[in-house]
Amino acid sequence: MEPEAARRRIEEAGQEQLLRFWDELSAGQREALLGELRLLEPGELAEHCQRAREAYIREGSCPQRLDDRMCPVPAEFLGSVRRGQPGELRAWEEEGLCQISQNKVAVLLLAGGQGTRLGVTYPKGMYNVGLPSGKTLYQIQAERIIRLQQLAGEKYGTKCTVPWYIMTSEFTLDPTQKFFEEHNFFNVEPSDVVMFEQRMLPAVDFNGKVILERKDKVAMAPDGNGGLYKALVDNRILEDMEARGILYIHVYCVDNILVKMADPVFVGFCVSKGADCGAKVVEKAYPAEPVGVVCKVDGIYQVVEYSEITAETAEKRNPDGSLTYNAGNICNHFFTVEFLRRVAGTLEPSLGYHVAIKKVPYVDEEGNLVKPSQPNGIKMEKFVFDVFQFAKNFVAFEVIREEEFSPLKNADTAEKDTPTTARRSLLWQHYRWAVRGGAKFIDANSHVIEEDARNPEREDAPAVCEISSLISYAGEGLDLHLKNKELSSPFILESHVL
Ligand code: UD2
Repeated sequence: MEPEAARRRIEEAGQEQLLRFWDELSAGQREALLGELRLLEPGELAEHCQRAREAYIREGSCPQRLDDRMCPVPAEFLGSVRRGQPGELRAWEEEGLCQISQNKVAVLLLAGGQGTRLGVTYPKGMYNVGLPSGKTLYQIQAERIIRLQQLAGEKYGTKCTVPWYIMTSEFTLDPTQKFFEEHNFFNVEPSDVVMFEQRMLPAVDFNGKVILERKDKVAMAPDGNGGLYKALVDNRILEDMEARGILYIHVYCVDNILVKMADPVFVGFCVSKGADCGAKVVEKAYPAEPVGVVCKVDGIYQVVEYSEITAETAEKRNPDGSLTYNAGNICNHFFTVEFLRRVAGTLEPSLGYHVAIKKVPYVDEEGNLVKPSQPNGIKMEKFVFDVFQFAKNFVAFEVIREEEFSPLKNADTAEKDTPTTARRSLLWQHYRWAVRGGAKFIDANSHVIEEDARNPEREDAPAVCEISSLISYAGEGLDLHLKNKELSSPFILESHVL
């Protein structure tokens, strides 16, 4: 678009404050400023600003609460690792491995978030939580994919691939790409790693005016993890999946150190139930835990975020003492490609926006950068799980927290969901696996360290043990390497030392 036409559009949208420093800008800076808004159709900019302002006023005066319209997931739609019969779990796992062995399963990582709570300037996947091996979240995930391909291939006699789709944003694409290149894609075949970018939306102040972050730059933020559906279309990702023959996708978020990528049990469960859409859940740890709750609202499946429910509802209990709204969302979703096609094609525009009130740095009238101490801006986001309403056959699957969920959200100054808690969860899990595999840990005096693997109160595992995901995906096959072995702590089992 010609600069003049683009300028007029901004003025027509009532956003002339964006042009406050226009006369000082070079031709290149002017182009960059206008370019940021290029993905918004004419009219969309004004609509976006108005929508943000209205949502802010609505939320401020009367936050939306869904309590009266909610009911829990009916038992028949909730599978469970805890309650499933061993034979049933094995059958689901075999089904999942079979689909993987036939190249029908891919994983899709949501990695476009800014990770503000953790307080690092680089993508969260590059974070090293201080494991003995020094591995980052990305490396751990890559190794799980490689091992799973091997497991499925060996079981069904095929050579198979689980493609890895990674949704990034303007903030995370370049550093993520560079990081993967520097680390040789952690030995995953580069053509099986597909990175793509989600859209950004302008942040708006409380008067409905787009915020300038620099004289020549609009304050932009990713459009939420539900931006996935537009991004799939923008980047022709569904075509890529179809060309590879993929039928099922496991979508997950970047920060869960225990994530079981393309988990064959979950995939097999969803496939055997004929589901088009599914969610993994864990029992909530405590009523106010900051996870969404999978439930029904007005009879339709939905995740109700922790901010959308009153404390009273969060604390509601069943006669047996368990929480009524217990199905904690862990941002692990199953979709068929056919379902994604339906959503991305026609249904996406009907997804609503969620409002986040944030501190957004801006330039003042004189052009000085201001870092506000109070929230001043509105960010609008779509959520990945808001598509559950479109499912023809939705299922939820409950897994065991200690084995599958330990998110990295905060810096170590917080109590929960920190690098320390993530590291501990993984080391505890590997210690349990090693003991189950027949190993004994000994201290410096050659005394056997007590096996109190079932003591959840204890913060650190009795011995430090880290097992490469290249050797074991979920604790399998370790007796081969560890049976009757006496190990001293710290113990690291890496594939190159076998
Ligand atoms: C997410 C879930 C919440 C709960 C919790 C468990 C959503 C909306 N909420 O909350 O219900 O399950 O996780 O850990 O899913 N992301 C993008 N683009 C964006 C914003 C986020 O890709 O524009 C990614 C982000 O990189 C991360 C994931 O989405 O991998 C979850 O984002 P978050 O950490 O901001 O979500 P949180 O913890 O509030």
